[in-house]
Amino acid sequence: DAGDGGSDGGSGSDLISVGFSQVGAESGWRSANTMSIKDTLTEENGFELSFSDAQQKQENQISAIRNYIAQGMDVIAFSPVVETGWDAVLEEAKGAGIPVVLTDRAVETTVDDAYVSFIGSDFIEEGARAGEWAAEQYDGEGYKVVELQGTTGSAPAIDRQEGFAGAIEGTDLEMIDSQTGDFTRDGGKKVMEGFLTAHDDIDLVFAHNDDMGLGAIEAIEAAGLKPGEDIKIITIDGVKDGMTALADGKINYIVECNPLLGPDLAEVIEKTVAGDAVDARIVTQDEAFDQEGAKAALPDRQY
Ligand code: GYE
Repeated sequence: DAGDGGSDGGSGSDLISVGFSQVGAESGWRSANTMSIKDTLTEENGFELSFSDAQQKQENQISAIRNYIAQGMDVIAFSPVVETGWDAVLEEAKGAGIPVVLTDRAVETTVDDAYVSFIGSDFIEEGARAGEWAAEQYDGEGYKVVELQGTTGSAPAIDRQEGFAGAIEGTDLEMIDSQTGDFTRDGGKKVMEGFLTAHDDIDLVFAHNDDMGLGAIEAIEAAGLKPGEDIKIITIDGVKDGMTALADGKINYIVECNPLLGPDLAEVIEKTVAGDAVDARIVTQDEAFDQEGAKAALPDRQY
C-alpha cells in the first residue's frame, strides 16, 4: 500500500500511518519512553505505527527515516540521537510533503520549517536545577565535582552540562573532570572507575541520567566507598531504579525528566493530519526529588 503519501493507499483504512525512529534502548528512561509511544499510538487510537530502534547510531536513524519517506507515511516522528547532521533527510521529508515531529531531543538545522513541533523537556533547566541544589547543599566547603555526560553531541548532554556549569559558576563547587558515559549503566561504571583512579578527592558526581549514576554506584562500592555518603550523587530522569537508589540513600537528589511523551505526540499528530495548528514547542513539566520525595513517589511510579 501507500507510496502516494496519502493515508494508507489502497487498503482503505483510515488509520494514521506513523514512522517512529527511536534512539535506542540505552536507559530506563528510553524504555519508558518507548512504552509510552507504543501504548499510545495503537490501532485502537487510530494509528498504524512503524517503530525502529537505531541503537544509538545516527546513520541507522537516517536510513529508517528514508524508509518511512519511501513508504509514504502520513507522519514521521523521531528522537534525534545527536543535534546536528539532519539537514539532508529533513529536506527530503519536506520535499515529500511528510510532516515531521521531534520528540525528546532537539536538532540544529538550517532547513526552514523542518518540523511541525518539538515535544520534550527543557534540558538546560534540568541541569541548572541539579547545579542549584548542589550549590545550596555544599556551600562553603570547596567541593570537587565530576560529571558523567550523556551521549556526545546529544541535546540533553550539551544542555545539561551547560545548565549545571552555569548554576555552579562562582560557587565553592569545582568541576574537576567530565567525560561521556553514553547514557548507559555500563558507561557510567567504566568512566567512574577511571575517575576514582585519577582522583582521590571526589565529593560529588553529577550524572546526566539515572543509569550512569547507578553504574557509578557500582564503581564507588567496588572501591570500598559509600555512595551517597563518601561521594554524593545527583542524577536526572527519575526512573524506578534511580528513585529506589535515592530512597535507599545511595543517590542524593534527582531532577525528573518525564519520558511519557506518547499522549502529547498523539495529539500533535492528529492535529497535524487534520490540518489544525500545533504548538511549535511543547515543554514537558518536570519535578525534582530528595530522599523523602522519592519514598513518597515510588509506590505510584509507573516506570
Ligand atoms: O535522560 C536518558 C536517555 O534524551 C532525555 O536519553 C533523554 C535522555 C535521558 O538515554 O536517560
